[in-house]
Amino acid sequence: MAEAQFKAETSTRGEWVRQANRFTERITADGSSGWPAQPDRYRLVVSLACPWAHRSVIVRRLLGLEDALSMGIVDPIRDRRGWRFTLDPQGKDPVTKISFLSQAYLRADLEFRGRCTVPAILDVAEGRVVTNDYPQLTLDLSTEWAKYHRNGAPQLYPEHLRTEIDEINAVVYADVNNGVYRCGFATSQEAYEEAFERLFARLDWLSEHLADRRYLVGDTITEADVRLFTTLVRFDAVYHGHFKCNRQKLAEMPILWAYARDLFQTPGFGDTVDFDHIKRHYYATHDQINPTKIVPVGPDLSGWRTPHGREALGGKPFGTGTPPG
Ligand SMILES: N[C@@H](CCC(=O)N[C@@H](CS)C(=O)NCC(=O)O)C(=O)O
Repeated sequence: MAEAQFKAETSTRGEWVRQANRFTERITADGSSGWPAQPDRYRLVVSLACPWAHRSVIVRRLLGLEDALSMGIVDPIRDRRGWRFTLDPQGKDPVTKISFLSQAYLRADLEFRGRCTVPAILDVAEGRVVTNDYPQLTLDLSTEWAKYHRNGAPQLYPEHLRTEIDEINAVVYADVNNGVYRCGFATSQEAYEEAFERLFARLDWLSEHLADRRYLVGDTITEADVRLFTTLVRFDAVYHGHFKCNRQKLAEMPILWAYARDLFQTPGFGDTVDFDHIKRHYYATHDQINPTKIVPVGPDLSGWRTPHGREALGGKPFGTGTPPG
């Protein structure tokens, strides 16, 4: 992140205050927003390193939206020009033909000066960003794109559980998903310690909550599990060291570690995780925290595939549906 932008998102007390999502248009089933859900019209752009983007990668796969909504993957290392399509031939996204994600942001708003973030959904014909509103984006994949879901797709945001899912999501966002960033990007001891206390108090609360139930809400996977998973899976690889979230490792919190392994071993979760992108992105991109850009060799990741024992709690990950192929 550029220094000026980093300062713009830091309070006078040294707290990290995340920028608002600038592009909040919605793609809807009936097209009333001007952006109808349609196959081949849009492109989801993600970094496999990014926890906010990772949500959309998981949800798209669980729902079987791969044929309706294509996906571009950026280089995990951002340079001064931001996210780049350097993994693609000639350094261009093959569908939108852009080299930098910022091009699509500027096509939507020439005056935009904030961070050009992933995930973003682009309109392919116009080559512009439609939305970077990551919390709404995955909910819309569940609801507004229902016509294009695969047979057997799970209900990740069922109507009767929405209030409960929204409530859990709100505290998990504030204390955990964004909490790790508030630890890592704090620029005062006080702000760091406050974020650290909140993070681990919430992880303790989540451990208790998950002690006798397999999933966060109801007895199947939902959007709430997707959102917690993307932070937990990065915990030991990057947040524990790089963001100083080190009261314990995930692997030292038995209930959360078993819960995370259970999800990791569920089709659609672990098979979307790229630890190489995750580690290289965090350690080599945030130069204000890690100026040498040295990427640690550890941790040992072999534990992720070990038995978790959580089947004994009951629940069926996909309910009456089926896992993705
Ligand atoms: N859209 C949100 C969250 C998404 C987000 O922060 N994505 C990160 C990657 S994890 C990103 O794209 N950062 C680009 C940058 O900092 O320049 C925001 O604006 O803070």
